[in-house]
Amino acid sequence: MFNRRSLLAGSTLASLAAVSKAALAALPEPVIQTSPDTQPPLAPPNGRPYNPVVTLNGWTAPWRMNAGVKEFHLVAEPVVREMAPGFTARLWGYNGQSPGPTIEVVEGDRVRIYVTNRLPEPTSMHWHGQRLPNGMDGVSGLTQPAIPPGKTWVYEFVARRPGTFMYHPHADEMVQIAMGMMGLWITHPKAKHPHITDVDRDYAFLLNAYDIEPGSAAPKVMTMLDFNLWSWNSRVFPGIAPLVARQGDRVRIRIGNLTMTNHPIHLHGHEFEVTGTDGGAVPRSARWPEVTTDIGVGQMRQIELVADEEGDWALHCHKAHHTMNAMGHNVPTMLGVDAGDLEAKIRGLVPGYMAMGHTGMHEMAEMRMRGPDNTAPMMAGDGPFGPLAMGGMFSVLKVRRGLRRGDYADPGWFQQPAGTQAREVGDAPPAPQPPDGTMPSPGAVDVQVRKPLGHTGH
Ligand SMILES: [Cu+2]
Repeated sequence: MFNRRSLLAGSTLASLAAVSKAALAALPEPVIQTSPDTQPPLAPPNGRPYNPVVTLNGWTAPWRMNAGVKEFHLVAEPVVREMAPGFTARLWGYNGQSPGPTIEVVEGDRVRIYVTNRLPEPTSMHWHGQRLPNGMDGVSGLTQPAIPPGKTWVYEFVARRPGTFMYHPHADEMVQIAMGMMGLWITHPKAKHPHITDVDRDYAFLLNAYDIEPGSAAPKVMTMLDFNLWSWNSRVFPGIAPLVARQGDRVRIRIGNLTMTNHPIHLHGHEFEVTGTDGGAVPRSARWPEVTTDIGVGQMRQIELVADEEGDWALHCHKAHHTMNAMGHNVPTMLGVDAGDLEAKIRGLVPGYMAMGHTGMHEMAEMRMRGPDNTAPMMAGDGPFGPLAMGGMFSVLKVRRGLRRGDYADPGWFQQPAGTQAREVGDAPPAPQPPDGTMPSPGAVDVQVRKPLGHTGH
């Protein structure tokens, strides 16, 4: 990380006019992030302590204390975001990345946020979900004039309610959100809260979507529904970091949706409860178990689970097209079509042509088709057993025994214990499972015939 005071020096002079005299002398230096990797949680260096969140492929904004006020500095600016290895996008964001840094405070904190506009058009900052004075709500035209290019404005309010929130512009949103301008805001409770449980690991990310032609880098901002990159924190699988947990950890995952459609987020191997929304904590009496929660447009969901099952558990959007990367949506369905020698004939006309999809699309995952330079692979990511055929909104909850508290490093792929894995059946019939539920030792085939029990048998 480095600061770019020197880069900003020219425009800072111009922008200071918009800030009060007191702030003029003391603008906090904006901290710029150059890495798309998940940064370690930021343990609070001052103020009240809390268990910090881990922002997936993101980071938390440092702050400074100024006479009891937590001061942050966000710089709205064009950024180059690596969305997956080998694929970068020209987005708009904050402090060097899209999304911007996560802002983490404690209930009751007085917070002052400087927002510098380095975009070619006016912007503003809306603090989604917060209780605050109307004039701090950041709706350009309604509660304030928009922040002109080159200017710095300041917002100040008390973080009154603990919970999971986000920030984004409320000026030319169609363009600015489509370009990636957003960030997370976490307010930790100041004391034990009847509906907020302490957790061992606390993850957070935003759902976003882009329409970037293969081979180009800038999103098409007029797209309303037909996006081709479905991302978490402006990353697509295999570029999305895993969520790592020690077996037995209580894990919270906070997810906000700033796309144009809903996303049913599904976790394998565990059930969870929705413990909070951007409206606050959900009372315990109002929770029920789920394995999928639908996150509507402009909504946030905070889910919690006990990660008690070892393994590599998929966490993904359940809309199949949202676990794929850039492709033409006008690919015809070729299932069952006998292409015969069509491919060879067309290849005579179009070198390199491949007929695809007459037995399904899996072959495309194995072919590693290269798009133009700077294209996210459509279905990509290798697992320990071959191609995953997944892109977009997909990651893995990696639950391992005996990890250290605070160890978020990728532990690699899960080693399946012998006899606990799906396997090919050869000519020998499958061994029946013993009634106690233990797996038969591999190779031990003991055929028994049992009549199926009817319902009366229970
Ligand atoms: Cu989705």
